[in-house]
Amino acid sequence: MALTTSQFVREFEDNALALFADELDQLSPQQQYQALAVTVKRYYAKQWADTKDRYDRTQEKQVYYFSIEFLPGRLLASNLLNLGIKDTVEKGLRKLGLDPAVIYAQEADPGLGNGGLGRLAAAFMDSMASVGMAGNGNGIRYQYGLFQQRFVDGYQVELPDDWLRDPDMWETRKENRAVIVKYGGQVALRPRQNGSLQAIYHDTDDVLAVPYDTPMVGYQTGVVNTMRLWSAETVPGRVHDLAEKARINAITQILYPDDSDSAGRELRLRQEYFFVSAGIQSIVTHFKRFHRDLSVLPHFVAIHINDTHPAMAVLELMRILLDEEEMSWEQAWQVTVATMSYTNHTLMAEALESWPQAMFASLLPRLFQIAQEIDRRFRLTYVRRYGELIVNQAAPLADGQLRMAFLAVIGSHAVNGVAKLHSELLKQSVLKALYQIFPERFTNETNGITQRRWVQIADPALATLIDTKIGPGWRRNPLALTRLREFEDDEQFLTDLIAAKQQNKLKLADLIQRQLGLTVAPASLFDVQIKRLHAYKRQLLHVFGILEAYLALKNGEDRPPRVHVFGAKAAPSYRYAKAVIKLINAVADLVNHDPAVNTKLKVAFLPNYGVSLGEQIIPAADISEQISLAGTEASGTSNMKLMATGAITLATLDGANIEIRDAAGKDSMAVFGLTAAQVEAAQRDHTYSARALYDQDPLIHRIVDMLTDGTIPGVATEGREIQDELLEYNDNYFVLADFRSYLAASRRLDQLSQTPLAWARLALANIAASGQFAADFTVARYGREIWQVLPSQPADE
Ligand code: KOT
Repeated sequence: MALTTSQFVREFEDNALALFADELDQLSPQQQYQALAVTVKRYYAKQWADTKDRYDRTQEKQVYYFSIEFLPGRLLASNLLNLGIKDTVEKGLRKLGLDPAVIYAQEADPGLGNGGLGRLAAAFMDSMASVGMAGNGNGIRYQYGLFQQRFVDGYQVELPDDWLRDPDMWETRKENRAVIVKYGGQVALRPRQNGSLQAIYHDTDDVLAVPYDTPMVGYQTGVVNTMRLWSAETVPGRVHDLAEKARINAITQILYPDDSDSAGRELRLRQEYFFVSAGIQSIVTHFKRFHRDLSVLPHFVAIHINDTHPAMAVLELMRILLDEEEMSWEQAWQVTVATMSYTNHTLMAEALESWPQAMFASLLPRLFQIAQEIDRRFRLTYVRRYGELIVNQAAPLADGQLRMAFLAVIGSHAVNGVAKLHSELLKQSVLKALYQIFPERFTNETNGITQRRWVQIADPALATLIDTKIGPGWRRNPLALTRLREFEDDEQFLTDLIAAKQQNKLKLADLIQRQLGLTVAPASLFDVQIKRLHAYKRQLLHVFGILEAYLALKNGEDRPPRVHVFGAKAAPSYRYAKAVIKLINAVADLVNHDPAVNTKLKVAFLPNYGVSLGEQIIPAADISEQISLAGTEASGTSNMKLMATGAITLATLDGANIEIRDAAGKDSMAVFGLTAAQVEAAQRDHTYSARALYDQDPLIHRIVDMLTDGTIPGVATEGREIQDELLEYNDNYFVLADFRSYLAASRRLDQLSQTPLAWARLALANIAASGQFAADFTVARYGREIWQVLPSQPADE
């Protein structure tokens, strides 16, 4: 859009005056932020209304992305960038004596997700708008997001995330689109004239679902899509007692703080049904404004189930088609399967959602009847061809449980994993029986990230430098980054890359100083691991690497200086993960205060990792630790963000690391560890003994002993627990098995760092190869292969 600086300044000043009856310089930064957001809202409001109007007129196929988590990050800078007015606005702000960074920091970062799954959902929203696809988000407006993390005495302490204390400036409440969601009660089935059954509900608990819509502004496309988040309220005019009110409010009060785990509690089930039912009802209501015949729904609507949390969308759509639209079972089923698709995000057994049938039946009696009928027909249809055994393994109802992943596969026309390896492993493990029955449904869609946020916004130094070599075309089409390869021998460019990285490291060093009171030298290698704390991600392996360096330095060996940067939250109930947090902080205390090592080795564990902190850490990273046990990390996405800003990956052959290596070239990644096949064989044949390694390898022995021998002060209990996991429970995630090869790979990076230009050349290879991991391409593939929706702005070269 064409906006001049002076026009912006005038409109900003007008809005500030209208909102607060004061001049800008009298306002707090928070008020200035609010006035700025109102100004920006006016710039996209018309485009938003026009986009919705166009969708209604053209009846272009709509994608509805159902996700129990969305982690969009702060939206101000992103909206400015995507509207094409970021430079103009920043210039205007400076003219007014205001610092854009200070104003951006006023915005609360909506922590409506735990990690990768929620962040991916938000990236997809940004990308769908940016490639011109009609993508709609459907989720929950949690009043409290993921807890804020502090460290007290090295332990994680969780504080409530009251992100709505200051108003969210982007959402608009759509009271006129509210719907009623019904729980519990009894269902009676009465035959209709036409032979179908009418469901009559008695004594239900009714909750009002009110939508809040947030604009998803496309990158200079004029498209503004909608992310719709639902909030639970009492139904107006009904009398509720206090307990009932509290039960209703609880539905959207708080995000479950678990990642790659299933929180199988009744409140979680209520949350899931809440946003699924509200979403499906609003889709059908909207659809019926334009069409009479629901059987054509799949031509106009695709509904995507992001992991199993919204899998009951299959049941809810069936309920509406059967009970309200009076369709036959056969037709309703055909419409449902053609509409739904499902992504699996993890192989972790503990994350596979299943509900006790009794709990499900009492909270959602009609949905349970439908699940029973799906199960009955499934068994009937396939038992002859596949036999009792396979059908039992694949059916949704078994052992008193309703298995949501199986329901999702049976009720969808397409199923995908999130990286090539993960999609293959799915077919061989958890979904094996269903793969035998429905092989044609299974595909892969490797995850992606948005370079707009992680490079353009978070790393302007790099972005500008890239422009000087290949022009700004990569900003619209990230595949154009491959052209950077031409400059791998351009020493001036490599030197400039090093300088840009150095600038970012200075900023992060400053943040570490302010947050932790810790001084780190920007000339050190910044070695970064940022992700949820989970045993399978093996932060412990990283800690063991630090302890090895500590021993070597104590021993008088010389090492290139390194700063180990961690960001990680642990689920509040995850004992082991919390023990590792305490251990990292204790090791940080030990090394940071030891003058014999602390010029060469530092550990900085920054609390409260999230999107905003990621924006500050990622551009400053030299090394990206992606060290999960092969076969456990579905994809990973921090691996992609870190490569895009020129970090070199230290990795196992797991998740998307494999595809990253294939793209960037074998030598551009430091690979180590067992392969997924080797891990599988060792587990199957019981050939791994952690105890034997401990007995045979003196270094491993020494480091494992350090956990309990008092070398690391303050971890008596945690050190013992971790040691037991390694030696008594045989090291479920093969930390000791991979330790030696991890060290060797890490030392290769030390070596490489001695030749800065060689390092910069590999960093460049990573940046140049990162374009293929743009979420823009991921959603375009989903569109082509799964949703049958084409982008209107193809980004291919
Ligand atoms: C959480 C609860 C239940 C089931 C799955 C999850 C889950 C999986 N949460 N996050 N993930 C991650 O999703 C990312 C996006 O696909 C992946 O990159 C990452 O490997 C998963 O761990």
